[in-house]
Amino acid sequence: MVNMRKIAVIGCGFVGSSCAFTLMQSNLFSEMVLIDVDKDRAEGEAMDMSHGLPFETPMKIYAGEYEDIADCAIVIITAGANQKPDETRLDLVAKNVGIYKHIIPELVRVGCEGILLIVSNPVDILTYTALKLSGFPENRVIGSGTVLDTARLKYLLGEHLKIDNRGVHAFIIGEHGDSELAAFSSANVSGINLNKFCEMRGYYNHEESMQRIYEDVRDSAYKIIEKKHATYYGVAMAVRRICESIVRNEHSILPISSLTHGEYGLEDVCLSLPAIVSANGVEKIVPISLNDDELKKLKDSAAALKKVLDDVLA
Ligand code: 6V0
Repeated sequence: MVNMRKIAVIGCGFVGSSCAFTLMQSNLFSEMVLIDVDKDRAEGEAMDMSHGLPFETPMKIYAGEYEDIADCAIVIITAGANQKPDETRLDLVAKNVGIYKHIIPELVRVGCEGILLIVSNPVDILTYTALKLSGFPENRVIGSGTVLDTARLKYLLGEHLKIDNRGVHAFIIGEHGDSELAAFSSANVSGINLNKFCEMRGYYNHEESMQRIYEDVRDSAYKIIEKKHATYYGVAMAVRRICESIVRNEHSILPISSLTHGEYGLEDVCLSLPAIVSANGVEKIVPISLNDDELKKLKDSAAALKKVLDDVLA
């Protein structure tokens, strides 16, 4: 039986501990298990966070074993190497697939029935790897995908247009990485076509400014890593948003990474497309309209991921 108020975080480095810290303040969970190969690290994080609990709703936070997570509603996996300056996300494949080959069989061994939320990079490759290694139903294996990149896009568009970014409806789709694309043709601000809204705000060089904003989103991680050697707050908030939709059964539409089944002609690859996320995990991919250029870029992104998958599975 899954306990909807219980969550686990595997990997307690920058990303895992930031996720745990935002989740402890989310009021979504009453129990959180932290796991890391470095047990001291997990114990230290659990102690540090627990000391903040008098300021929060009561819950239990502790460093645990795999046996402790069998009944978790959600298991977040952030374990793995992160990008170093000048490394791409895809450069991490071999190291992190190796780590997943250790972690996923443990989840199977203890009879984990929860939803796996994959965060380690390259997230699309590792979502596919986790799906295949676990044998779990597809709806229960989700990658955080481009939820973070989409937040970056909304933030930058909000700044550009000098409006509250929550009114911006636009998605980054495809790989969470260099081949991702912005689906600008369907983007809008409170129902008003993005280009029209730009004109309302006095901007006319759409192609140039949207290309610049897209590149800023795509290259954000590189810029942050160059300055502070890792990125973690933005992704932690993205993870919290996905958890909210699962625990509250919100049926929110989020650009998570999941297995494709013929959408836009894509098969047997995990990448991000807007999808309905509920207590059952990923329910359905939502086919937003794409123009020819976007469709080509999405197919190129899928092809880039497939090439890596072929090597991983070889
Ligand atoms: P980090 O700070 O080095 O933490 C990684 C943690 O994983 C360490 O504490 C390790 O001890 C632990 N670990 C390693 N192997 C295992 C194992 N077998 N079992 C349990 N724990 C293990 O890295 P950081 O936290 O910065 O990044 C973690 C991952 O998140 C990397 O792959 C990043 O690239 C990725 N990110 C993903 C993002 C996304 O949007 N999906 C965003 C930012 C980073």
